[in-house]
Amino acid sequence: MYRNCLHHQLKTLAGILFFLVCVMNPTHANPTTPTQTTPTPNTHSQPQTTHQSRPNIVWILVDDMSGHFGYQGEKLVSTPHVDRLAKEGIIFTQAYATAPVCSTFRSALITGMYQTTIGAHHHRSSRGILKIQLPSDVVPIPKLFRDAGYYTSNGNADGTRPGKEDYNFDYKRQNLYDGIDWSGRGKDQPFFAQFQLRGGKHRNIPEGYKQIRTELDSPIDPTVVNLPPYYPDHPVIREDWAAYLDSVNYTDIEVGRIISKLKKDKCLQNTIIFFLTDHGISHARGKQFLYEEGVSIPFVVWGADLPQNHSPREDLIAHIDLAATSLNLAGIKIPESMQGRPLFDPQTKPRAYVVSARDRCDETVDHIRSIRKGNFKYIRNYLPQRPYLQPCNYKDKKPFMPVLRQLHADGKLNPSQSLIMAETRPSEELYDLTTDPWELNNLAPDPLQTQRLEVFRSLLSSWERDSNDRGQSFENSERYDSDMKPYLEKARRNDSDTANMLERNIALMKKWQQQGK
Ligand SMILES: [Ca+2]
Repeated sequence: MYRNCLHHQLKTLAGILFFLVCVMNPTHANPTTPTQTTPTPNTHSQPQTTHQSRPNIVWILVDDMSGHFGYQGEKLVSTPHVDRLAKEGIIFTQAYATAPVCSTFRSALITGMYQTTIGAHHHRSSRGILKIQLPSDVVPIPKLFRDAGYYTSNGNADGTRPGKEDYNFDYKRQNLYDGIDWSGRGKDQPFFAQFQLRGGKHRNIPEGYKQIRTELDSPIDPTVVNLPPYYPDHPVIREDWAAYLDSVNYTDIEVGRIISKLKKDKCLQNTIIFFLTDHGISHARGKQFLYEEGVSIPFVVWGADLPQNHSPREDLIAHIDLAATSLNLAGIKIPESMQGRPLFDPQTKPRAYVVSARDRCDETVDHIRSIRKGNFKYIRNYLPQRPYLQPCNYKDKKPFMPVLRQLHADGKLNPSQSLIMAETRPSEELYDLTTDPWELNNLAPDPLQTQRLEVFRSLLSSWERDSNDRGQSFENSERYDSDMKPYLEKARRNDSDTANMLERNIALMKKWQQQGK
């Protein structure tokens, strides 16, 4: 058990020193008082040895994966490393992504701000000539860690290459990260290290998927997987789902390697590990959408010296809370404007609700907001006259998409499976997650829900106003064209079919907007 190893290692001199520092300075023993523990900034090349007791912070961030780890009840996978972090650490059972797609999620993650507040809400924006500048009071948190004397890194799963960033604002990697892992840190310098794991994306690349299958003891049998009721039982859908579960198993192997590396480098005992995914599985109702499959994420915190140890925690949290929590545990002052909240600070008011937002994904324009409050989920579709599955080059290339479209055209989908194929959407959706965890029965038209709907409408309006939701109007055409240009140019260089599809989709988006659709 890691915990046993930790207890043993705490008997080392480093552990004794840490204990002494805590006794002499109680603010270090309680990392939930950041205003009193703010360290004097130093340069990252000259760490102050007096800070050696500050914990290392490690984020293990997995792409495109919903809650299918063993600790969450998925019986077909074997995920001993993640399950062990969950068993020994703190599980957050109600963790939500503020955005259901990579770059918007990651822009929010790294700033502790809603992507909609900082103008980073359109997926892969700021990629063309027109850049997005962060508001002056918003600083990416690797910079805050670095300014506080931490060594900062961002690497891939095995720490051999820079890790995915994908931020929708203007920045320079060298201003945020010192390396790809902690090996370049100074003596006794604490580190803030991120590992970006490919997760559910493994199944999208045939060669990569073939490789990971060779490392798995027993790849998942497609005939035994349990599909959500809103997906049809079809061999292609089953095979894709089995490959997804294989990627869950492979992710666990990678997590094990990261923990081993921490242990080998004798860092584990003073490290707090956060394990989470960046949004749900890339599937019809998952990634890009605000159903549970898209926005509910695994979220586990592990560390020998966490300020509290009761688990599971069932309060609602947003993924932007990771930024504030990490700063807080490191004793670094949280910027006043940060919207993320420190999860272990007794002063933190639990969130009464969490909001998620979907806006443009690549070329596909959309505008959806959701609120989870209590056991209910409210979804507002601001473009109800459009289909859910608008043309989208990224999504339409997934193996499940032609199957879904064909089965729908043939009239072979049942009502639950047909929901996501609708040509138009209701303006509002409301689900009781207690009785309807798959979000199949929209209660919004039910007269008995009128009062509840009014509460949700009011909450959403207040949130949009108070958080200055920048998605309330269409993106201007200059910015849209600026972001489409490099995207189109890349497609034209590599794949004319993709380029043609993109051009058609872009033209359709412009036409629909002109039509007020
Ligand atoms: Ca992702």
